Amino acid sequence: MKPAAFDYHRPDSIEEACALLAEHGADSRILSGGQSLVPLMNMRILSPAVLIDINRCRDLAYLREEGGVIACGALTRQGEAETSDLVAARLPLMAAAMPHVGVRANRNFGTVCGSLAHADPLAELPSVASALDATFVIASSRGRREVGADEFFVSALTNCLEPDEMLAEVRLPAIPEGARCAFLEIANRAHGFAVAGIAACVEFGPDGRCSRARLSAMGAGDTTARLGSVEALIEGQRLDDALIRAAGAEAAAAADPAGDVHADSAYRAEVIGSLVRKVLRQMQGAVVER
Ligand SMILES: Cc1cc2nc3c(=O)[nH]c(=O)nc-3n(C[C@@H](O)[C@H](O)[C@H](O)COP(=O)(O)OP(=O)(O)OC[C@H]3O[C@@H](n4cnc5c(N)ncnc54)[C@H](O)[C@@H]3O)c2cc1C
Repeated sequence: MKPAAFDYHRPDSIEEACALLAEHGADSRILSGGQSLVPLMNMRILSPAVLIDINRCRDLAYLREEGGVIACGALTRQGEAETSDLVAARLPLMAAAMPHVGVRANRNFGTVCGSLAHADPLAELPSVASALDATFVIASSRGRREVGADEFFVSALTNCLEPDEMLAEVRLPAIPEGARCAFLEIANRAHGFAVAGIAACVEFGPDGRCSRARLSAMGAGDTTARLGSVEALIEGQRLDDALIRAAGAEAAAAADPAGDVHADSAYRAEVIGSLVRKVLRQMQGAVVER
């Protein structure tokens, strides 16, 4: 299938891209990796009148550490993050999630920020950003603003960007030394979109108790969401079997998943509970009893 006709712009800088967004507003779309936008246009689910292709904005392609935070520019490919030593060392949760994002061919083009902007509740990278308390840097001709994941992800395939705004950068705090991370998902097909998934990062105190828990679920609602009641349940506690069972039950009870052809709502909730138990069990061995 072919997309409807559109005007095409290829700016060389973020300033030019923002000027084009200011001019064309809701009639326009940013094109980054094209791995979601182009299929949607080919199926005519989306028919933007204007495409603003940011692939020539080379100064938006970076991954760098700034004061304990990893800054990822809008043109950083998922494949670059996947093979980055910085991501492996400082963001092991992202490194664990990345191989689940489609196949390598998608990741060679797809961008980290494009996946976040797309805001699919069953996508891996939004759940990683949410679990790591990412900051989203939003640019427009009016200036810059920053929001957290709870504000950025509004609902399925909807973010908080105004028509003249784009996501310029995502800032991910490096995972503290000694924290344990796990990413697990269940999909009906290898490399297919997930039925549900969990991204988790848990820190432990010297007494072996959980000092900080951050868990985010894919597929638990109409957007990626932190499992606040599960986090509250395990913080300050030792990760024993009874607590892990209770955390799984709480995750399943708190989830409000959509049902679709891949899984009904009750099954998705059960999968979320099971995945929470599994990620926490993976972390159990890390707890040093003193
Ligand atoms: C076969 C296949 C399998 C896939 N499997 C998975 C999977 O398992 N998990 C998964 O998460 N994804 C999957 N994807 C989608 C993933 O590959 C995309 O990379 C991602 O969803 C979008 O990133 P992109 O850079 O390609 O964005 P694009 O497709 O270019 O854009 C997606 C949307 O975000 C907007 N956008 C992009 N960048 C910005 C920006 N900087 N600022 C504002 N808006 C922006 C666009 O306007 C568009 O609305 C799959 C895709 C394919 C084709």
